[in-house]
Parts: sequence; C-alpha cells; structure tokens
Amino acid sequence: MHKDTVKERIEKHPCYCKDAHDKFARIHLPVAPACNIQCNYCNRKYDCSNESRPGVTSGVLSPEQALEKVIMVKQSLENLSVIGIAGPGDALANPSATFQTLRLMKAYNNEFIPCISTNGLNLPDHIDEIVELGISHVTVTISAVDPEIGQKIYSWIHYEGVTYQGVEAAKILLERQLKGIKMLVDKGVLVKINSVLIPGINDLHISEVAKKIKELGVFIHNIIPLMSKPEYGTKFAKEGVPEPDIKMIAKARFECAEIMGGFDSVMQHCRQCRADAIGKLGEEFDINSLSDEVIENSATVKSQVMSISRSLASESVTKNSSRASRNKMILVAVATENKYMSDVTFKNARTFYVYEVSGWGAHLREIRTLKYEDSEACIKLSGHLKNVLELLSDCSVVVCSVAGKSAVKEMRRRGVIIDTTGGYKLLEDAAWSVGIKRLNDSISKVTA
Ligand code: CLF
Ligand code: SF4
Repeated sequence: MHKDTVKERIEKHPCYCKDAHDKFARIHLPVAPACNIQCNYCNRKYDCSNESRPGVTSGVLSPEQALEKVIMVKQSLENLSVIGIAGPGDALANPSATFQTLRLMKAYNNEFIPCISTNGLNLPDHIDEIVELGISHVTVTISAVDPEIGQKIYSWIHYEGVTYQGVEAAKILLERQLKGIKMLVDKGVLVKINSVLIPGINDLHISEVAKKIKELGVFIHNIIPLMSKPEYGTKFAKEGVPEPDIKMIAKARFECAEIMGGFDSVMQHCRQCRADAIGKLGEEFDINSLSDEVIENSATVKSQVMSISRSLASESVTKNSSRASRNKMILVAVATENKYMSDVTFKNARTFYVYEVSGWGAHLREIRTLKYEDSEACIKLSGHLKNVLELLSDCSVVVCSVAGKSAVKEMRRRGVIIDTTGGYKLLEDAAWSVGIKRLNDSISKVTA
C-alpha cells in the first residue's frame, strides 16, 4: 500500500495516529454483548477488558438505537470521525448486530471511519463483510503467540458449538487470530494489535508477539497494562496477579518499538476506553450535555433512522429471497429474555416473539408467553416441551441460543424445528435469517 494512502487513512483516527488524538473524536456503540471466549483478566459483568477499564459497564443498544445516538451526538460533537464497536462483549461474536450497525452508519453517512475490535476467534469467517462494508481499521487482541502461555490467559473458548480449554483452546484461538490478520492485511485493512501486559505471564514474551505481528504486516501495536484490582473480581485479580509497574510497561513498549520500526508503530496514548465511550481520547463527551434543541429534535431523528433501516431491509429482502419464497409464509418463534435478542436457552424460554416470515421480510405478528407459577420454576423438560408445543403449535421453527439434544429430537418428532443458528441475533434478524433459509430449503426440495 502506498504510504500516502495510509497517511490519509489514519490522519482522522485518534487511536491509529497520535497527532489526531486531540483533534478527532470517536464514538463506541455498545451493540455487541456476547463473547465467545473467557479471558482471565475479564469479568463478564463488565465491558470487554481488551479495550476497557474493568469495573464499568455499558447498556446495550440495538443497531437502530445506535444510529439514533450517532445522529444526536454528531449535532453537538465536532470532528466526530470514527464509529467503533468494541463490546461490551466481542464485536464478531455478535456479527449480526455489529454489521447491521455499520451498514446503517454507512447508509447514513459514508464519511465516518468504521472500526471494530475483536478477540479474533471469528475473524476469518467475516473478512468478506468487513471488506464489503469498508471497515478499514480492525483491532485484534493477541497477548501470546505461544499456546503454552496462551493457556494461562484464557479459561475457555467456544468455537463451532464446542467449548475448549487449556492448550487446545489457546492453539485454536491463536491459529484463528493469525489466519484472520493475514487475510485482513492481504485485503489492505489496517490492523492494530492490542496485547495485555500481564506480569509473570507474558511480560517476557511481548517481544515475540511483536515479531510475529510485524511479520504479518500489522500496522500498530498497543501494549495495554493489565488491570487487576481485587474489586474487579477477575480470575487474575482473585489469584493476586499484579498490575505491571511503569518500568515494566516502558520496557515492553521499548522492545516492541525496536521490532515494529519505531514509536510511531507502538501506541502510547490508549485510554482503555469503555464500550460506550464518546469524544476525543481523554476528553470524554457527556451525553447529558446534549442541547434542548437536539433533544426536541429526537422524533425527527427516530423517523430518519426508521426510514434508513426500512430501505436497507427492503434491499436485503430483494437480494436474499427468491420469487417463489415471496408467495410462501411460515411462522418463526424467537425465544428471548431481554426482549431484543435471541438470548435464552430452550429450557429457560418463557417469552416468544412470533414472526411471519416470507420472501418479503420478517414481520412481528405477536408476543406469546408461558406463565409458570413460582412452584413450577423447576418444571421438568417434558412438561416444558408440552407447554411450548401448545403455545407454538402453528410455528415451524423455534429460535433460541442453546438447546439440548433431547429437546431438539422431541420437538422435531412433533414437527417443530429448534434452530440455534439465530442465537444472540436481534429478534428480527434471527427470525429472518432462520426463516428465509427454511423457506428456500423447502422450495428447493419441492422443485428438485
Ligand atoms: Fe475504538 Fe479501538 Fe477503534 Fe479506537 S479505541 S475500537 S481502535 S475507535 Fe483507542 Fe480506546 Fe485505546 Fe481502543 S484509545 S481502548 S485503542
Ligand atoms: Fe472479556 Fe473481551 Fe476477553 Fe471476551 S474478549 S472475555 S469480553 S476481555
């Protein structure tokens, strides 16, 4: 890539370019709540610690709420240049919400720089969407390039439906991270690596991380000191793993700068932002400071968001549905606890959003609820299955986050499919992605 091109691409990014940090602002949109790994320096009650200070948490927004926030904030915050998704879980463990948010942002204003941060486990699966959406800056957190060290940093990973631990988990994670980074660099995406500096675990290994990422063509390395106060409640904090002192941080940064080609390639101004941070680095914007005029204008903003969202939805319907599927309709029930995402296991599902899905899109028909008395709180699976079947007798598919084999088998025997591929997606997305697949499958069976 030509040097000037890179210069142009970073000069408005406050993290990638130190001269931009006090001139340009970023907004983090907390649309990604789930995570697919467990880092020992993270307490999942709070935001992703790969970029955040532990002990603070962000409320989750839907993609539409996120766009609303951007439009409101933009009116009061000069030089807003970057839209970042950094949790509160992992951006790519919530691909549907992350990409829908950035799709909406692009449709609203193509001038923003889209930026995401990820642990990298799902990275290789999403390169095409990253490139298609013009996500030009991607951060991957890699704190070890040796699985023997990695196993001390991660408790588990959840990959392709299986939970792995120990060296095996660290090995899979590392392979996926390195593969994803290479694919991004080959596509011309600027990659930043965050490494958490953990005394006694990887402080003597950080230069090895720098060597590996330099080899892969990574743009910048960011050494983040471990935060490990007892009140953070992380595994490392409980085990008494200390925070690095200034000397250790300086030494690690110096060693990495030598390898990466100087201090321009080693970030020194990171603020370990929360997943809903707004403003210039170190100069947080107070969302409560929005002017009365902006607040009064919020109804107009809402309708602007709805119109952008509708026009994207109709484009997607036209792209993804066949003519035959437009004439058929099935009911898809999405189980939810938080009422915006398919976030609940089959066993614990009580509330179902029932969508009519046809080639024209997914439309909410009604919300159905199972009402269990307290005395029935521990209702047996067989009783729960019977109740779900009665409640959803007209539905073809039930979407939930996780389901046991016996529930899947028994429901299938009674003619209802349980589908977990829509797990952790926004309700409408979950209904649409699962429903249109079923419709297209049934049409191809008939025409085969
Ligand atoms: Fe956010 Fe991260 Fe993009 Fe920056 S933060 S997703 S690259 S826009 Fe920046 Fe914050 Fe440090 Fe992250 S100061 S925690 S490095
Ligand atoms: Fe926590 Fe982020 Fe690690 Fe997930 S990737 S466990 S959210 S620090």
